[in-house]
Amino acid sequence: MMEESELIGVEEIKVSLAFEDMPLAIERIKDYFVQQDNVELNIGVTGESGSGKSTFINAFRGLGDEDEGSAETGVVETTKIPTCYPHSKYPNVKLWDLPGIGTPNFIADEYLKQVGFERYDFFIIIASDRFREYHAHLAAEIVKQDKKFYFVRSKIDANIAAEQRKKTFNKEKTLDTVRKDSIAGLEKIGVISPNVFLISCFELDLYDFNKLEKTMEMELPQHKRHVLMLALPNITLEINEKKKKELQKNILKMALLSAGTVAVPIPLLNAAVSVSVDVAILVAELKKYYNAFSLDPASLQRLSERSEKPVDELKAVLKSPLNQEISKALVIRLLTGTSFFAVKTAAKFWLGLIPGLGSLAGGLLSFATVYCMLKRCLDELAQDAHNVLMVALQTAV
Ligand SMILES: Nc1nc2c(ncn2[C@@H]2O[C@H](COP(=O)(O)OP(=O)(O)OP(=O)(O)O)[C@@H](O)[C@H]2O)c(=O)[nH]1
Ligand SMILES: [Mg+2]
Repeated sequence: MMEESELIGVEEIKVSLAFEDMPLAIERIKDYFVQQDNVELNIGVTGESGSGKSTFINAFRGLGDEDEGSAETGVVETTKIPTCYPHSKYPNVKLWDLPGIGTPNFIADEYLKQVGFERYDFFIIIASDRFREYHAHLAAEIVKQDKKFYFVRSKIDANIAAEQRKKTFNKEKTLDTVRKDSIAGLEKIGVISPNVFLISCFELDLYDFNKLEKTMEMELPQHKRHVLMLALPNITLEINEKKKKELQKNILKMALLSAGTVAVPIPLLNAAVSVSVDVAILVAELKKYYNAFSLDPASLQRLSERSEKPVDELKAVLKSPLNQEISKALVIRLLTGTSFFAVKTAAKFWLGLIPGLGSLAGGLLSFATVYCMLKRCLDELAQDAHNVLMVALQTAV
């Protein structure tokens, strides 16, 4: 059975082939990928001094506070001008550490001008304490400038810890009280059904991070959504699944692109045929998978520290041969080992769906081979990443 996400893009290709020939359609796909790789996402992170802006930025980029390239955090006021922190794997995703708000001379519209508000796709306003008037002023001014904001209430772990000392402690009730205070504050300034996200930057995978991710994703334009999904730290099973779905959307186009030109012939195992494959683009795509799922050694090390599980225990569940250096030789090996039966089945299926595929320069089998290989690699890496998360969450795989 095909998953729904596998069929995304089929209509687009069919329409395109109804109006132009295959080489032109391939050119369009090429442009699409160039544009996708160049999409920028600028996130402005603001809030009062000490609220946890820099800590949030580090956690979002999958970094610890003491890692190389991380934003400086601490108890003294550290950030006075907007500082850009590009994501280490996706430098087009930029988190901006903005100056603290709520100082005695704080004026919302001047502040926004000062930080260059046009630059940001949206703002994250972080508060670690009660909702205050300057939060309201800033939120109202952001809306006035036609920008979006997400209100994050940070250091929730500290609220929980403090309340836990009481005999009447109830976790849900504590969270509810904090949430209601901020919502009431935002409603007072006229924000309709405001969203407030309760977060601990120390335990980003808990509380409302999934909800924040879902809301940002829903409200971003499609082309920005893709880069956000790839760059998000792979810290929850929900995010893992979404990354898989997002990467899946490119497989059809990738396979077309590879089969769109005559490239290196690769002989298939147990079949008397060779298929033409653009190995370089596959290497790049597989590296993208590997990074998006946070399977690289540095990410696994950080997950190990956060979850207090030895890194070897996490690595023990990795099964995909892609968990090593992704090279041309490895890709060729994977292509050669692709089941010819699966390739033939896929070729028949896709030709039935898009008859124009018969005119691909590299041939239909070439398309189907790349499709099957990418699909298998994506499934394997997503499963490995899922299993690693399960170990980190201490649940049996
Ligand atoms: N318990 C707890 N502490 C946090 C959290 N986030 C940040 N902190 C701590 O709060 C302090 C301030 O965090 P920063 O990230 O430096 O705050 P900031 O908003 O960047 O501060 P300035 O740069 O001075 O404006 C640090 O000691 C952090 O470790 C959190 O979610 N929970
Ligand atoms: Mg800071």
